[in-house]
Amino acid sequence: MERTLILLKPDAVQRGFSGEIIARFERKGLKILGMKLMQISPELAAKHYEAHQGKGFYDGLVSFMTSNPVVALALEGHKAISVCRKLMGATFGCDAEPGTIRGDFGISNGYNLVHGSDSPEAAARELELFFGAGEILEYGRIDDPWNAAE
Ligand code: DAT
Ligand code: MG
Repeated sequence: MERTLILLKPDAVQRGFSGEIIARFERKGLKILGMKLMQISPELAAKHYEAHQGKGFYDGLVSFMTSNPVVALALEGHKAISVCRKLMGATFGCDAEPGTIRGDFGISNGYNLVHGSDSPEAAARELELFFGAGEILEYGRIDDPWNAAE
């Protein structure tokens, strides 16, 4: 089982797609362990996107991500990191395949609705940035056996 950090970015919340996007992760079989509406501080955005510091799009990315509330999700499931990246689609909405979140809900490059961790190391780091002790709940769901690896 893997865990991953998903963010519904300010455009997803502003455009009213939070529920539809969460539903896509849920129906795939990912379990919600943590979920909160929050405003990202400039300090948190800088830590989260430290790998992109110095790139041309960095300042715009940070101001976008801090402009309005986001929904942070801690999701768990079999191969959760790659499964979520596939559900998200390619980075730019104009390139993302129909059927993916970015492919179905957006056309912009930067306003691309969702963030998802891209490796186990990134997931562990990002989950710790966004969720404090006690904000990630471990519980059984009645459909757990149907979503197991075997
Ligand atoms: P991803 O979010 O698919 O992991 P990334 O980590 O390369 O993509 O970039 C982080 C975010 O930065 C991305 O979701 C949107 C924005 N971004 C990346 N490259 C960009 C560019 N060339 N122009 C505008 N925004 C960009
Ligand atoms: Mg990335």
